[in-house]
Amino acid sequence: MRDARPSAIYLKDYRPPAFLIQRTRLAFDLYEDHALVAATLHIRRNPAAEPGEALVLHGQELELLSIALDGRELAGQEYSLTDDTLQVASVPDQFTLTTRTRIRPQDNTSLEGLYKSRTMFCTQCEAEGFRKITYYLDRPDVMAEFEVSVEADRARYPVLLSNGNLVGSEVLDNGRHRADWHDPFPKPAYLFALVAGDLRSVEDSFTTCGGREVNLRIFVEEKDLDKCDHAMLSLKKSMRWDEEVYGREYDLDIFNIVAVDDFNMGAMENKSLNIFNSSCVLCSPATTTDKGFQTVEAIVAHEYFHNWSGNRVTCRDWFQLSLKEGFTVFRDAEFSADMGSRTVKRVEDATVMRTAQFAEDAGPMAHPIRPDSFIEISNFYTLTVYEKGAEVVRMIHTLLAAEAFRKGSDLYFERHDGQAVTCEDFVVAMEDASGVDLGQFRRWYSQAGTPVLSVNGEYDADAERYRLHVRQSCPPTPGQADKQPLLIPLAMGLLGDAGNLPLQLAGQAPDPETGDNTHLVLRVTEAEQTFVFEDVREPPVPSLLRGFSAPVRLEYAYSRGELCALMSRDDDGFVRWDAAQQLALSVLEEVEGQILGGDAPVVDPLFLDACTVLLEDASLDPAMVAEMLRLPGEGYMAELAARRGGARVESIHLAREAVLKALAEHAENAWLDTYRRNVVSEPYAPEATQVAARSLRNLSLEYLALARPEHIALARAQFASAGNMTDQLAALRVISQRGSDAQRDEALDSFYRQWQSETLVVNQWLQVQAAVPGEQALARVRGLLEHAAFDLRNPNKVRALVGGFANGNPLQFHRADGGGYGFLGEIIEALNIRNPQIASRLLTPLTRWRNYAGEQGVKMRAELERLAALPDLSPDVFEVLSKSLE
Ligand code: 0A1
Ligand code: ZN
Repeated sequence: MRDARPSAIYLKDYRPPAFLIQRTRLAFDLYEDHALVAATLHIRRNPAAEPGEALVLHGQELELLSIALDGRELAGQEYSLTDDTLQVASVPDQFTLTTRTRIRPQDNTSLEGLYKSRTMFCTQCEAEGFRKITYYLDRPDVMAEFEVSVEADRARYPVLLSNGNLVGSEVLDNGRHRADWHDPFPKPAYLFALVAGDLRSVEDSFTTCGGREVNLRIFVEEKDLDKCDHAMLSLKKSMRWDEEVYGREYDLDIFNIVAVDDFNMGAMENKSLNIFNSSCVLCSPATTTDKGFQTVEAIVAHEYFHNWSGNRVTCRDWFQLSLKEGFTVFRDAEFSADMGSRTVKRVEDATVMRTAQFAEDAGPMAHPIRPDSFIEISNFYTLTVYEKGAEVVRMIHTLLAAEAFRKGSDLYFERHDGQAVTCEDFVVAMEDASGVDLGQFRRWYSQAGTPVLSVNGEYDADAERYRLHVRQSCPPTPGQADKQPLLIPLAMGLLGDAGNLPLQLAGQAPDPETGDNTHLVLRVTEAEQTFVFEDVREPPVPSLLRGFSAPVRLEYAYSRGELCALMSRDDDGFVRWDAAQQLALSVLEEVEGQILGGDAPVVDPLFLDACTVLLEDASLDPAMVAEMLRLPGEGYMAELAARRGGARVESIHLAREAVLKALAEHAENAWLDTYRRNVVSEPYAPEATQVAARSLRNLSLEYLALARPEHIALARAQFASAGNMTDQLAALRVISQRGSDAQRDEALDSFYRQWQSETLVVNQWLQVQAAVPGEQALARVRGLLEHAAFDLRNPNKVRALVGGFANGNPLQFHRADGGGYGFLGEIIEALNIRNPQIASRLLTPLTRWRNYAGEQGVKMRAELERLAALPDLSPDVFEVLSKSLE
């Protein structure tokens, strides 16, 4: 590791800023090999801070050309520069600081600050990118009104955008032009944005509930103009939904979205100028899958919702990131649930939590949703902060119920409008509005790790009484050995022979508020607790954690028969799905045991029959049937195996393949029938009924290809005739996973020829190839690094090919010779300085080294050690490596 180790910063060390900036005036001059930035900052001492502190501005990779205080040029000894700061020792209580700096957006490969994506200039300032643009107090609790002028060549960059309203523009005589923007809402620097490019726009308008006519525009390259309709529709739906569900109205006359190809994340909520990764905004039936359409709708909504939860009320410091992200993810998840199938959305989100967030919580980077410390904040844009953060807000919603939650949200926005606040402020607003005490609940913000709920039931037939014993615990996480009990809302019911039973908790009157007496939310607060139900006429099967009411691991020793009962008859869709998953997992584990013991795999007919019954029941929602019959993935199986002592990649793979094949053969006729029945004959629309049919039909195709090689013909026919990307890509996957080498190569070649001019489709093509099984996989992926379609500078391509291999091809990534780990390490090394955020994210699969039994774990660790010994590690990569090797 390098000598000057980057050091951690701590939440407990938070101090208010010594200075505040009231007004920020920026003038950009954009040229082909550099940009000039003139900044005029109206600064005053913060009365809330300690007096007498020096002015220390953040700044990185800037060339300071001049600096003046109240119009007077400062001499060299009046200020000092380091790699990250500009300090002015002596300043009055109120003053104007003017700097001129030169930056080089063309050479900025980190994609933070001002950079070039293809032919356009664009910015990404969250979290700390603004300091690469000019010297500034780059922290979210410093909020200023921005005036921005942008000057550039008029022919190359006809469109010049920034936040707020366009207040002026001028054509200059040297072939250049200028646009002047003013954002009346004070904002932190991380919400600043600028775009300059040769862009076209799709335009629409929205009339807010208060009668404001808002001009909506999506800016894209000309070739993508036909791919904006879905995002525009999603934006209008989001605007209406936020008015109806949260009472939040949009507050400016303009709302702009810009699509850029080179972007580290999904999108960014800059005030009135959202910048999107083009993969999260562009859509067309021919080039985008159903999943893609849903992602676009959700991300457009997410960024729009930030206008209130994030922009109008922002974060005091970056430890509070979940304040805006957890709340906004909760809001977008509810929006998606309202727009499509609520149960399917819940199942999808619970899957992400259980497969990926629980893994993060069990790994070396585990942190609470409000971390106590970090080295590099970019490493904390995590599933924990976002998704678990949203689950924590959802639990508050469950504990308060919808009406009181809405009052709490109204109070939060009203009380803190225009402020930079904390997670604590959010919880207090919820308490004040509802009268509910969230004292113990607050531990969810400070405690890392996934709690385990171990439950068992006891039925007393004579007394007609059922006891539910609940124990909670939470495994230690780095830096947090001891855990305190949490308040966990446990939604449940009891399933009897003829359906869900009425619930009567001992000593409690029935809940008059809900007409439904078969559903309850138990408040688990103790390490051990027993809930007693009276008048239970028959031995029930408990239906637990309904709707995934808390982000916990539930342990209950269900028999396979009980799981079948829940799976087919419980009232709760999530529990039905979860029972199917648990049944599948128990069968998969059994088969893995047989394989490890050298026996031929035998798949329990109970499981095969239960699945077939589901498939044959035409009354069920095809989307849910598809979710229930999709076996848990190998990554998730590995995580669970690691908890039992160590994952074996090969036996997990063989077991899963054996169970898939058994189910494919057992239900071959039903699969064929399902495949034929679920044809969509209407013109393509990304709406729930069609999406459901395609999802089940394409799952059927996967099973059919396994049942019998001849069924590959169905996939080939579908590939050739598909009228939309969902069906075409599903067929391509099946052929490339299950077809012969010749069939696979032919389909991949033809797909590339058809789509080579569509970058986003080509990325899918890269990802499909990264997952192709067999010894040749690594060589194929290495070969693709040299393909014209690949570019190491583009994060989407790196994620598709390199991420696609490390996460989507477990058997080959974990090949015995360690070649998969070495390959990933090489790419991380190449990106370490060029794009630290992407390099750091790519490390994730290797950080799981402790999960793998034997040589694999040893080799993964060795690769981490090799990387850790490199000189000049970026703070991003350094932090993940050092924590993984502790
Ligand atoms: N706030 C954005 C996510 C985001 C975060 C960091 C970025 O660059 C490092 C970019 C985007 C969101 O939640 O959508
Ligand atoms: Zn967000």
